[in-house]
Amino acid sequence: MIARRGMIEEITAALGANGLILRGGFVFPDDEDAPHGTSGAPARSVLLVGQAGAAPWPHFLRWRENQPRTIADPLDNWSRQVIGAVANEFQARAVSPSDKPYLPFQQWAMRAEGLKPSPLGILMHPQYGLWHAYRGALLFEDEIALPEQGKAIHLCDTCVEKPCLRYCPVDAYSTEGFAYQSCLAHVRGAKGEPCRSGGCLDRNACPYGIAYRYPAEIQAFHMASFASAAD
Ligand code: B12
Repeated sequence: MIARRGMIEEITAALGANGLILRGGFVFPDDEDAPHGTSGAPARSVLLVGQAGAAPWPHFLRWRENQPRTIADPLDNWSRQVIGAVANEFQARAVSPSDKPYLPFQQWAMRAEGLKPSPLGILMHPQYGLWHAYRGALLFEDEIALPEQGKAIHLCDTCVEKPCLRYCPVDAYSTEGFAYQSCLAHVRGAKGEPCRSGGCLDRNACPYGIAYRYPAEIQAFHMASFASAAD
């Protein structure tokens, strides 16, 4: 069955009420081991839900005012609630990037929007640069027809200077991959204050998508959550 007429627009509007956007989607090929949908049968298609820039932040803060201060992973919690409500309305199963075992959100995103990773591992978006994220996905047991997405321009291909590989004091991002322990130790340490208060120095050095860059307050929130993670 193909999604009924107008459904994508309705989902877009429901997500938009919380500053969230649809980030494309695709139909799983028959031979792919897709996660299950609402009935337990394998999903036929997936729509990715995310954010461009800081748009969901005011909605999240308003929700948080009425939550206990001690609530764990508040942004994940909020995302699960609002995306879960949209999923219920449209007979989909909501999943989160934080659900374990981890679902391959970045691989899905590459397929859905034709994106490629930046040297930092974060996917590079032609408009949002590095300032976008995934907050969930909707799994459908029907085939959801989406407008075709062409291959996105990969801005890193023509970026010669690569400032994103020059600003980290411990060179956590390199061609060798991400040095998680070095990054964590630095961010937690005495010299990590600039990263803690303003976010990753390498990520902030990227010249693209500046208009979507998260304000320092939001970057500090994410960095605090990163720094409190288990080693
Ligand atoms: C575990 C994890 C981490 C671990 C990585 C540990 C490791 N050594 O691999 C840690 C804690 C280091 C991490 C950090 C960050 N992460 Co992270 N992370 C994840 C998570 C939850 C699971 C990754 C995974 O294993 N997936 C399962 C495999 C099968 O899926 P996959 O698509 O093939 O996985 C790809 C990624 O794992 C990627 N990858 C591998 N290592 C790393 C390291 C980093 C830093 C990134 C960004 C990607 C990345 O390569 C894989 C191949 O495409 C994903 C969400 C998700 N479900 O994917 C977010 C995710 C990849 N992270 C994300 C982000 C933004 C970050 C941070 C940059 C910011 C933050 N959230 O604090 C930080 C970087 C820290 C910093 N100093 O700034 C985003 C990326 C969004 C984008 N635009 O591309 C994701 C998709 C979460 C989201 N909600 O959007 N992350």
